[in-house]
Amino acid sequence: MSDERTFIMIKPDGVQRGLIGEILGRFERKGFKLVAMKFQQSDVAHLEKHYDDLKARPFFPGLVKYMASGPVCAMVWEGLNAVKTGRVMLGATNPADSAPGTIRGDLCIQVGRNICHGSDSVESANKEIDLWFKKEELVNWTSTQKSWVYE
Ligand code: IDP
Ligand code: MG
Repeated sequence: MSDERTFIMIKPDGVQRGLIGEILGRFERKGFKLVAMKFQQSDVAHLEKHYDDLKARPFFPGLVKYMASGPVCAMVWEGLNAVKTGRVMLGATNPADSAPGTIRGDLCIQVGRNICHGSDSVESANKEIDLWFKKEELVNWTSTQKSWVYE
């Protein structure tokens, strides 16, 4: 049950603004376990696959261009309810609606530059993890914190 995984990504604006440490630090301090991480600039084709469910939306071309404009930090985090809790930690899609205390609520202003991505369901998490990582990049390790994070 504590092995649910979610795909979290710091978008190019988050990277350019020097927020990698701030964002990944929140997941680390929360108690989630880092399973994989990579820093890369993706091409348009890869990002079109990542956002395939949004291809009919008017903002899609701009979204893909923004996502391809610089490097991103892609991560897999593991833990109890990692998908749902990860979304809560991110805040609402539009930072204007994100509560203070959330990543988007604290650190950004506009929906088109909302600095981070998080999977919205276990099914999409699995798809996204598959798209961004090879099986052998998912590290199998035991966090010494585990027995203190869970009862
Ligand atoms: P999510 O990132 O919270 O899951 P989605 O609806 O899946 O939100 O949209 C994916 C991304 O597309 C958003 O994070 C944001 O970067 C961008 N986006 C969503 N709606 C708009 C919009 O109305 N204008 C510009 N960009 C948008
Ligand atoms: Mg989404």
